[in-house]
Amino acid sequence: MTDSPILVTGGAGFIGSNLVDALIARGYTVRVLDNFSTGKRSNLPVSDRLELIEGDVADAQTVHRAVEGCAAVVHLAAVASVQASVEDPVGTHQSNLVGTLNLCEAMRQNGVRRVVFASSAAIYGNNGEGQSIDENTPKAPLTPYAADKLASEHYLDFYRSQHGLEPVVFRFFNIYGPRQDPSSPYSGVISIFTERAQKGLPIAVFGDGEQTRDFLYVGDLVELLVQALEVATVEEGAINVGLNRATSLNGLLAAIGDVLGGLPPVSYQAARSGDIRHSRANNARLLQRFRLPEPATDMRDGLAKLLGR
Ligand code: NAD
Ligand code: UD2
Repeated sequence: MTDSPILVTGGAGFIGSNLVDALIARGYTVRVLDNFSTGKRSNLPVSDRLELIEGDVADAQTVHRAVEGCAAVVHLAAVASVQASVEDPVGTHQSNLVGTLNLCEAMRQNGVRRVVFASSAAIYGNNGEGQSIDENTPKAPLTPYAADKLASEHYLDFYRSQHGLEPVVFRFFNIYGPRQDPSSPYSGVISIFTERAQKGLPIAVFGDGEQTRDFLYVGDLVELLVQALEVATVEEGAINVGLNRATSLNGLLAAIGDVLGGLPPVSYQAARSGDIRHSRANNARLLQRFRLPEPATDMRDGLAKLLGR
């Protein structure tokens, strides 16, 4: 534990705000840097141990100011929508790559070493589909979002070897939980299905519903993020973050129906073009280096927490 703040970039977003709550509860002082592009002030707790900087990670001076005096950083700020990156590659790049580079440089200049970075399973593209995907699976970044995440990993590795940064690079698979924004058709499927189920609105499944994903509850992810801040030493190499568990959309719908006591009408429509059929993380490296909560939150419990049941 340290009196110096932990900087959480993107701290007003879905994952960030869940992390901020956990850090404050554990006695940390937290500094959030967020431009509120998708994050919300109302996601943040009221606390005298929370400092807020409204600003953009693409602005080097702002990032320098945010890093100054910090003990460590969790870098979550990014345009998290892959579709947004497809529509605006240049704008997205400012947040998703330039932001990371600004952070690396500000950390070097301020002598801050530990940084936990939110990379993504998107860097694998369709590779490893149908198997449990390990970190050595060939990379195939198919979108500007994935290209920026992979490039960010490379920059972090450069600053590690050249300037002694201690990056913990986590490749998140599918995260779900409270405060995930369901408002876009490309939002996380659990946020869309649970919101519609609660409102009694019809649910559209793209494909036959037998596609599978490796869903991790945000509370479990936050435990890992905190450990990554606290571990004494950091080993080289990115780490998949998932449970190595496959849940089909049909299984997911059954679990939502179970928690809510019923479901609105469900229709099956054409599969999304480019959709991956099965995505599951080989998490052996994660389990070697970190402790997942034991037991990890199962889908029914995670949904019950999300749905307030
Ligand atoms: P989110 O959109 O809720 O959070 C992103 C936060 O970053 C928001 O508060 C937003 O306002 C802020 N932000 C965006 N651009 C910024 C900028 N230029 N300067 C300052 N702040 C900026 O999304 P999330 O799901 O919480 O994602 C957090 C991180 O995890 C992102 O880096 C995302 O790419 C990554 N990730 C998420 C998932 C998932 O399943 N949710 C999967 C893989 C990776
Ligand atoms: C995730 C990312 C995506 C991209 C991809 C790379 C999220 C939210 N999406 O997509 O941006 O990085 O990984 O592999 O992180 N679905 C429905 N109905 C809906 C919404 C979705 O059936 O209303 C299906 C969708 O077609 C897919 C599954 O649900 O088969 C999961 O969709 P998702 O967008 O939550 O996640 P994913 O893994 O496809």
